[in-house]
Amino acid sequence: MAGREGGTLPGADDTDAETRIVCHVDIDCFYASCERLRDPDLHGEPVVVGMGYESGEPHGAVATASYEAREFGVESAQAISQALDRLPRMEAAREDPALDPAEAGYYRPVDLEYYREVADRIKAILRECADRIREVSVDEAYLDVTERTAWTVVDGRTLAEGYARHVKERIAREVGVPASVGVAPNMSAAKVASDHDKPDGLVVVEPGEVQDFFAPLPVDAVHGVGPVTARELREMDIETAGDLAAAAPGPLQERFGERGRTLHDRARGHDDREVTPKGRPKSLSRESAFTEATDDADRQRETIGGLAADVADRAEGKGALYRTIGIKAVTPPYDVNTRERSLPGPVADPDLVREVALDLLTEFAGDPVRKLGVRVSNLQFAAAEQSRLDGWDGGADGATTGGDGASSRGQSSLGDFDA
Ligand code: TTP
Ligand code: MG
Repeated sequence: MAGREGGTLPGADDTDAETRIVCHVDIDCFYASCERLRDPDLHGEPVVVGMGYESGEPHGAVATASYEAREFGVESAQAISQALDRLPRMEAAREDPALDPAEAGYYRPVDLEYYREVADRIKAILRECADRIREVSVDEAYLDVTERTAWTVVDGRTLAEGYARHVKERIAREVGVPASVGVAPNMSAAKVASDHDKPDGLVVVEPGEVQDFFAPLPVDAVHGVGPVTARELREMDIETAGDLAAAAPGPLQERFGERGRTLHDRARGHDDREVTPKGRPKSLSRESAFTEATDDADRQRETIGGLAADVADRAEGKGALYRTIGIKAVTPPYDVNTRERSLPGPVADPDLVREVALDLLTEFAGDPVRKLGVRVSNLQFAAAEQSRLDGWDGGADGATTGGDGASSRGQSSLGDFDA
């Protein structure tokens, strides 16, 4: 982080990958910050947001706690009853002379719908600030800002730092929640940097400094090292990220396989993953198997119609437009036939999915089929819907590349039909 006047930093031109500029943005105590947004009286106060919590009740678990509440020992995943032992409710403290309101806090139930609205506003800003963004969870994203700024040092500071400050301030000004931002030449270092000085942090790790930045940190600070791996590494006398970087790669690979190499690389400051949108399905499909092969045209058409409606509905839910509509027909013994038709441009049109799918089915008229499927592909996503694809609720589903195993009318179903 030492400043040098003008020019590019040593190490910055080692490889193309090293000249990248990645920001990792993570909102501070996100749910609690959202609660403060609609109730400014909560600013500066201990705030606990509980899952399964109802006003005044001791049930549920802590989703998040404001940093003031964390000072009382309240933390994510704790039982509300335990949190209440450490930090009584403000209402109770005001009524009970034995309790001190200065050592009490505000408890709120989770309101996901509201938090998603706030997250949508944040993600819209992030998308404006970067050409490529990976939304990781409801309050967290990586931004590739290589094209927007530079590692050049001016007046002792990198331009990248100024750009990251601009992103952070836009979120504060336009949405009103605090973010911590890490800036580094790769994703895993940016992630560690954003965590390094929470809340309200801005940590810049310049090219060539990544390994030194990591060295003193506990080994579980390395992105990808969870508690179990950390324990195993400690058994190998690897306590810090620096130890990991210095470790011989052989034993790591023996113990952890390919992942051992990845973690070793990351501790040494290497991570060449691209910031790409994640969780975007390439296609959406539904399929449905008949208990026995059928050549009943009405049944086949009815099944295709139902599958088409399902698929179109899912596409709409994900804000996806499609250019290609296809069907699959599995004929005995197990011949997988796929047919598809591409349109001149992307559409979101349930009737068209049905019509095209039924039309493609005519090719199999009179054939017995065991299974039918409908798929839309060549997807494009409406920008406003992007954030829904990745959050706490959508990540796993969005990451599939095809059918999601749901069945139709009790018929068994298999996954994707990319043959
Ligand atoms: P995090 O970003 O992990 O946590 P945070 O934003 O509350 O706090 P930090 O300042 O450390 O970033 O998660 C984002 C939101 O996800 C969090 O506000 C609540 C929710 N969440 C849960 O519901 N359960 C959990 O166990 C965790 C970790 C988060
Ligand atoms: Mg957060």
